[in-house]
Amino acid sequence: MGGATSLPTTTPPSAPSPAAAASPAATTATAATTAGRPMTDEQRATFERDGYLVVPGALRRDEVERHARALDLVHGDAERLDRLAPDGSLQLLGAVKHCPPLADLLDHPAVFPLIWSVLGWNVHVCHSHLNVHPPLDPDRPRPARWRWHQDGSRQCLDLETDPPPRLSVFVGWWLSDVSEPGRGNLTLIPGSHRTKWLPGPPDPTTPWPAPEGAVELTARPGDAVMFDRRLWHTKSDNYSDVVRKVVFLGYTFRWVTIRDDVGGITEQPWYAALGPVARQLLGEGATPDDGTGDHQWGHRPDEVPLYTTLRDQGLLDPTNRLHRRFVP
Ligand SMILES: O=C(O)CCC(=O)C(=O)O
Repeated sequence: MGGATSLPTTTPPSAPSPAAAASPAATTATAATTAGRPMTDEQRATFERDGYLVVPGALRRDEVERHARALDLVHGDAERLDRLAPDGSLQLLGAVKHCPPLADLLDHPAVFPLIWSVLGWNVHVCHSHLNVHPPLDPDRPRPARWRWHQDGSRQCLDLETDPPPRLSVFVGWWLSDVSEPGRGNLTLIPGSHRTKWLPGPPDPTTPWPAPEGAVELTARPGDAVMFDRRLWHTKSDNYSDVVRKVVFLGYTFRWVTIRDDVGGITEQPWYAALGPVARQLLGEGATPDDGTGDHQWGHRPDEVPLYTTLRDQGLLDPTNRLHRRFVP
């Protein structure tokens, strides 16, 4: 996701795919207005130590099936439109725009409290993608390619501190079974989020040993993994007989611009059914009518749905600086 090494990306369609457009409107996000308990001390300690946190069983089985079906439809549409990668895989940026049922994941109560516990209320989704990776032929292994990266694209170059600041947090929602390695598991180095640079090959195509400490994360369908953008990670190849399906949503402060194409999203028929927090997360308010960036800079908390929701539910934590109002 926007790392130092670019990942293969299928050109996104300019409009929602026919299957996505025909999908039922997301409803859970509308109803579940950010209920939930803040991150526990134990979860925070694990996240700070390892740079990631697994949420087992974040999705019920029916949710997994519904989202997996939605990905199948989008993959099928892309296949018909000849938009798959040569290996039959699909990585589509702007996951919700192109697959509206995924809007349910934006403020899903099983994970979203972890996001506002770590990043506060002035957040939106800056980058997201859905991935469908059919099995590769083990008899024809892909040429080696170094794909290790931190997320954030230019942020990785532009920020001068060591370690760099967190800035964003990503959530991978597993819709297929990666409970064994070799199934296209997310591969990561626990605790590497405070490491600014990972030595690698002179060129991404030069074969190179996996970095020390690298682990293939195992997860069951419905598990979610939240990770710090600075965590060194890579996708891995899927040589199993299971189609790999996963959705990644990246959250950051609203003063960081949204990378993905969210153009025209507010006119899509399903959009009006979303709750205010989900709409905030999709960038609503990103073009303030007064011509300033004040809204995105968090200068008007009382107009920010997540702030008012947390306030009204008594969930603003006065000891968490990210929950405070900015007073100049
Ligand atoms: O697909 C994966 O397992 C990793 C995706 C990735 O590298 C990213 O989201 O930055």
